[in-house]
Amino acid sequence: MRLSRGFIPTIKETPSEAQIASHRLMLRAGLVRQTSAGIYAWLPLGLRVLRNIERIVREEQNAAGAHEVLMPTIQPAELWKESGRYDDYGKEMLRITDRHEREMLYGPTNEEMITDLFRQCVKSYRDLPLNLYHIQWKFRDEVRPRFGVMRGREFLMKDAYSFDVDHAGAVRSYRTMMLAYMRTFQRMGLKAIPMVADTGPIGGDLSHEFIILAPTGESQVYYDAAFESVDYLAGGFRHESDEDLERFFTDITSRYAATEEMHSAEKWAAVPATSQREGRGIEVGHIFYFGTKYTKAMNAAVAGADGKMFHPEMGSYGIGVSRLVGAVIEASHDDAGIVWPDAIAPFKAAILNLKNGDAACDAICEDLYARFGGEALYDDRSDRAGVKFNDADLMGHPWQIVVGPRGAATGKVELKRRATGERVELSVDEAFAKVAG
Ligand code: 5CA
Repeated sequence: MRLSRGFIPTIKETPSEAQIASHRLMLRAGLVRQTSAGIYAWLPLGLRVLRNIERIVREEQNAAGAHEVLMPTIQPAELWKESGRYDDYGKEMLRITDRHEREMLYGPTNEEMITDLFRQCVKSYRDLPLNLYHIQWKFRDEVRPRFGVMRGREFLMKDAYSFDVDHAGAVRSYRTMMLAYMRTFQRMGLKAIPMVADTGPIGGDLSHEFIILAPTGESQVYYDAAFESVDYLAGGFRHESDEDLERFFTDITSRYAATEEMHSAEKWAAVPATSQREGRGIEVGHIFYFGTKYTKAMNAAVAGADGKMFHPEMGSYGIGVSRLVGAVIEASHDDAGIVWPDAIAPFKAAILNLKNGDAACDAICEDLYARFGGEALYDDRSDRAGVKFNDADLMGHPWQIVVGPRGAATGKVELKRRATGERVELSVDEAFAKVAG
């Protein structure tokens, strides 16, 4: 994208409505604009990040054997009456009446709809296990939407739903998703800690929240530092191996991690003092096992090996895709702006032309811009260098390639790493190779 022709409406002043860094920075760097309380329009820079997060989530869900579908945002109330949650959900549910006076709602989650789809399509135990997911907008009429996209009313969620023959199968599906989650968050450059959680309105008796640490997090959390050093991408744990899944789950559940509500002073005291970590946490994912709660209530049954009908065991698995954009910024920013992890950055690099119109500067910038093929943001505006430096820092591109007349004359550019501030002078080819890496 050429910045002179792009749509990245940055703001100089600090927006007064934003209480936390991520909200401020998302508005200032032109990622989103609020359209009404807790509802946001995603602008090009923000949308690119959202899409990158979605892509990583999708790749890891597919690798874990889940199948992608896309369910509608609008659901019939009938399904929720069948499960018994229509009244329970209360005011958080946005209820709509269509022209035929039919009761509809904007989905806050999809357990009912997926169970309905399942009972229409699946008839035999041979089709199990089955895990279906989608990445779709949800609506929850939160009393106090706040912190920008972190607690919105309309938000993007990845929600997966597993169906299994029996309890052992459901536990396997749960662990498979848990491993997929640890891989997903690690790929985004986040250290997410799984913590035993309350199941709330989703129901069930086994649940984990995935929490990342940030000073503005909504809950107080306690965990063993040993969690921070595990590498889930190195290949030590494979989805296909029962032994790996067992070892993975034992590993995770043997270490202490709890939110305030589930905290036990006694168990905490058993964690070596040098390994005790506590702070504020943001929930970026939440998984649930709830057995036959919905399949029974909605009479979703399949034929077993013995020909008898039975209700499959279910779990549901959520990731806050739009919340993650804010959560990553909370975990990774400084006074100058956002510091994107490479994997989800909107652009790999910004190319800063410090002297538009200088033949050598223009030629190098155009050449680099073409080579990046859409993966670089080219600051070709006629503004002062200081403005370009500030905006690049604010937008948080992992690399800045600074092209000034003095270096350009000898074919050199300056490469700056946003996270460390480190700068080196390199040839155009070397700089490209380093960034494209
Ligand atoms: N059906 C289950 C799992 S699929 C479910 O709805 N779980 S949830 O309520 O915990 O939501 C899943 C994730 O969505 C949360 O972990 C959180 O990251 C995100 N989320 C929940 N509410 C909001 C909200 N108001 N704004 C932004 N993200 C949210």
